[in-house]
Amino acid sequence: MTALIVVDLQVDFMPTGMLPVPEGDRVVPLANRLMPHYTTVVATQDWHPADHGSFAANHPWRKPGQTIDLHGLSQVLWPIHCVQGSWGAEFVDQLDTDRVSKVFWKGTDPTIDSYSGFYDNGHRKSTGLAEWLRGRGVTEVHVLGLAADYCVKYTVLDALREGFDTVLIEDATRGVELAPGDVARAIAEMRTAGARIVQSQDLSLVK
Ligand code: VGL
Ligand code: ZN
Repeated sequence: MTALIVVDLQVDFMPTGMLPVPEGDRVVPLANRLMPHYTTVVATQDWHPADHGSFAANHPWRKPGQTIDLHGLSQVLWPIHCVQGSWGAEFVDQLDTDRVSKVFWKGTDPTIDSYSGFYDNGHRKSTGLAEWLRGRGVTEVHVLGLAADYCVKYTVLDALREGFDTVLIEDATRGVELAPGDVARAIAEMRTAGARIVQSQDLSLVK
């Protein structure tokens, strides 16, 4: 069984959002087109408390884009984004969310960030995604969404670690690109770790 993982298609990651991903909106129609071809679709939602340690605003004299040590882990600081219950944390309006069987929240612990849909950045706590997928007989996952160089990358790497056959749908992702080349490097890293990198038109659907 193959599942589709839709990563963080939320208002704040759209080009007009608080943590804009260039062309992030281009991914939404592709997600809508692909979802009906999978019996299992899950979505992740970045879901931070207002006091989250990844927000530059919670660290006096720090700016977005800077890196700090957050409780022993290297942490890039971000603008305030995806605050629980806020408009920016909602899935984008145009996304067909009735196709989503289950939503997994991440980044809820203020002391640690969580890029992957499976674990926090210290691999301390599971979101339950791997167990849930295995319980449904899923052995292969296809991943799309935002952002290619953060949450998509770490979701793909954790899926591989968890033993899933893992496919990145390359044209259905976009990156933040804090540094030019970050997306290309992220894709190379995913490929080296064992992910298959495909274009949506090359997928043989139905799954
Ligand atoms: C993300 C930075 C901070 C993402 C989430 O969805 O890629 N990036 N929080
Ligand atoms: Zn976040």
